[in-house]
Amino acid sequence: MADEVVLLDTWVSMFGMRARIALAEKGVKYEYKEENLRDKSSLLLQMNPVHKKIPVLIHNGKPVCESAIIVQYIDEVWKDKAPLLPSDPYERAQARFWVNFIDEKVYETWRRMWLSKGEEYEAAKKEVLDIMKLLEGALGDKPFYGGDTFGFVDVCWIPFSCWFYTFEAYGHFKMEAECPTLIGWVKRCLETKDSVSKTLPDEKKVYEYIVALEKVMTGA
Ligand code: GS8
Repeated sequence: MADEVVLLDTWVSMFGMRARIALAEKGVKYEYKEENLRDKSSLLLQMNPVHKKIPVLIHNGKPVCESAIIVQYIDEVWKDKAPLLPSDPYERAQARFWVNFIDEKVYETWRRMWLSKGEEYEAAKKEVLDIMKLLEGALGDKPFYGGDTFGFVDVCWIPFSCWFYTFEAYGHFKMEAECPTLIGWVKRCLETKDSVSKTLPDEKKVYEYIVALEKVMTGA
């Protein structure tokens, strides 16, 4: 029997994009269901009763939650094509370390910069740039975080790049000037990986969405 694969997602979510890129890398056919996070479907509430968040991958009726876990699950189930996690246990641990770092730091720090003013804003902005530089250092002179091939860290980190324009707009800095090697990696991913170029939305659309969301949040 063919696999039944459904993804509950929202177009602008960098976490959802991770699952979409991993599924595209593996060539898995699936049904995409766009969620309205202000009016969540009963399917989402039923499939992710703990966090009630997207993305959720539903594989033959069974839910898998949390994007980094979803990507690892996809890699294990569809293991014959495009391996994402390194086979070496130490390298696998390192890859998981960086994805964990991204999960703990990037969105939360950017959100603080987005929503703060004055000294708090300046501190958060400095932290955003420090994080970007740390992640640029982790890439080093490799073409991809996975080495010569696109891997787990690449899948989990590249979705944030369509938010870089928004980071720049709110942080009043230019990523290309601050982190040229990181931007080189973004271009390489977009140029060589259909899974990435076909998944990432236009960065200006992401920015417009955030500006509109801010108006809703602040009542402006
Ligand atoms: C984060 C998912 C998440 O924040 C993961 O899957 O990696 N750690 C999780 N999902 C958000 C949308 S993207 O910002 C979400 O579903 N929010 C709905 C809510 O908070 O009610």
